[in-house]
Amino acid sequence: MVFRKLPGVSASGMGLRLSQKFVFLLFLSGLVTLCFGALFFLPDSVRLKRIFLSKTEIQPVTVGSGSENDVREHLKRPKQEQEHPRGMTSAKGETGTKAKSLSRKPSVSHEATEERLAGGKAQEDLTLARSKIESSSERATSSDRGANTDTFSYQKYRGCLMKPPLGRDNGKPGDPQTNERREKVKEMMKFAWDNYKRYAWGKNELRPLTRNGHIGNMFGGLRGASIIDSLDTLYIMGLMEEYTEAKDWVQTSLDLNSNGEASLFEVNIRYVGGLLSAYYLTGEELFRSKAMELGEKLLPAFNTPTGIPRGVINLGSGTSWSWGWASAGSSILAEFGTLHLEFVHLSELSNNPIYTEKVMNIRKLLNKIEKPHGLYPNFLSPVSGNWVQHHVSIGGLGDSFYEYLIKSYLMSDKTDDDAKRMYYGALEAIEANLVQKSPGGLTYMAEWRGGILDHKMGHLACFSGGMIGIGADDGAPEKRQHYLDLAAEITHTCHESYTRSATKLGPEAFRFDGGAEATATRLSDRYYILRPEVIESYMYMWRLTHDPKYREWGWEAVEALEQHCRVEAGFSGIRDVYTMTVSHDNMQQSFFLSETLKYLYLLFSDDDLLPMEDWVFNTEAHPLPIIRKSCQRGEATQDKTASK
Ligand code: DMJ
Repeated sequence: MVFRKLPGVSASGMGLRLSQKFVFLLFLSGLVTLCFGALFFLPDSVRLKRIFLSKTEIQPVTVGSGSENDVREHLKRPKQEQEHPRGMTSAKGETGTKAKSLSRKPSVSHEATEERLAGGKAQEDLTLARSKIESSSERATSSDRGANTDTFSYQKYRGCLMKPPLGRDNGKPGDPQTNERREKVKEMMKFAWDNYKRYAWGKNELRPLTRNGHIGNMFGGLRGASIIDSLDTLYIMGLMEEYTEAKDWVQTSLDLNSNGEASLFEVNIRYVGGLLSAYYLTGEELFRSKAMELGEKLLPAFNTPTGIPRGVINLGSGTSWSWGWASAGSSILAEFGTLHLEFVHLSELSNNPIYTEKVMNIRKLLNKIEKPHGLYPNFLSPVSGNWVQHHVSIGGLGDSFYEYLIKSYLMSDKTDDDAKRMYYGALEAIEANLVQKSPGGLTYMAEWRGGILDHKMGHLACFSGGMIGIGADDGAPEKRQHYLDLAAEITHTCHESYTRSATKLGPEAFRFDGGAEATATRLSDRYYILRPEVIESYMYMWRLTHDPKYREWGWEAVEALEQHCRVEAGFSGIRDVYTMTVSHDNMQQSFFLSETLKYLYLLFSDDDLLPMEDWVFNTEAHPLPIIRKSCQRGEATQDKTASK
């Protein structure tokens, strides 16, 4: 390098000044590097850091609208969940966009937390275990506050409940004997669950004699029916360890991408219903997104000339068809008529009207077509929209259609007048044509075949005591007491069908002809498969009347279940209720955990556990909240009394 000589400056002097400058520059650049490096060690909240490092450090954070803590949480979560991050589902069920998620709001505002607690749960009453679960659900739902305003707000929904879902003290009854009985039912649930877990985990049901799992062909390749059916029962019973196991299984192993042939009805009432209830009770986003994902897979079943869905659907391809045994390719009243509650809630949660439209279309068609004597036959053609044959039953094939009419009305906060009109119209026709009195004075519901009565009542029809009971209050004023009496009479008859057997459990069907009074006359009708309907009616009648006999009857059923259905590795149905040397059918049905044990537990609980002011139960006993539209839109607030 050549230095030009400056006037008055010697070569050696110039060299000295140059090296001083060099050292100074070196020092300066070192200082700058140090300062910049120090930025990395500053907390994320310091503004300087955001200015200098925004591109490299903060931009990749694209999950939800939560705080950076939420983001770290997200990065820690398993991959499967990261693909469907919490709070990222838009109204149409698409995953959220980066732009949306970049808005950064505090994850849980103090006010919002307060509102949620006030709206749904007396926090001080919770067990420590449940509080822990709650706080995780709070994190889960925090994202919905930042989401699109027209998506469902869990906080708003909780704020619109009249009472805390689990009551003041988780429904614990004051009376020690009742509490002991309730504890016994809880022990039965734990026993049933533990054995399922041990021998059949991930399968649909437990086979308690052979100690293995059963998959069956009702759920189109879906697995874990007993897990989904148990979520809410475990939760309300406070079996939190078991609830967490169930939730974790849903998170890691519930695979909805199956490709098998499923019953639209069964998948809806057990899986969609179970997931919806779990979401409404816990606020875990996981349950909502799974329910939505599954709901979408059921939609192709409605692609028929009339919009009446067919009974079977391939969950992978969306192809649907009618049951082989259903005459002339017909659809079944109790199947297409038992979608309403769940589908209305799917629309609620997604803000997508399609689900409600589908079930309203069924309603419209049923309204329009002529009904023989005002009755709804069990078989309808999804092609022509006409009845296929005139068999009417309040039991199997018809049952839950009637149940969903009155429950649709109640779930709509008594605004769905069509459902109300159809329900009371149907009940009038049933009373005029089906309700009978036996020579021994028992009231029962016969079946109707083109005008000819079959004097038989199925175990399934025994739900109708409870149904008529819950609808009594909204009937015509002069009919209210009559409906309550009718409900009590039917429930009494069903109880008789239990007491007249050796095991004190009821047969699948009982008759009132040839001298029979509430007993099965055919060998093929003598079995009991852990069904809930009789106990379901006891539970409703207890809540409506507080007549202690219903709790006594429920306890008789507990003792009979313990004596005849409990085996070493779970509970099993029996083949003949009339013999004391029982033969077990080797099946612990998932509805035993979802319905039978839940209704028993509620029967021995205070009425404030899942209060009827706020909840209706779907036909698989999954509680769904009453939808208070105006409250949720903020037009009116509920009268939140001291119970909160
Ligand atoms: C359950 O799956 C439901 O209650 C359904 O409505 C009828 N059958 C079983 C229980 O018996």
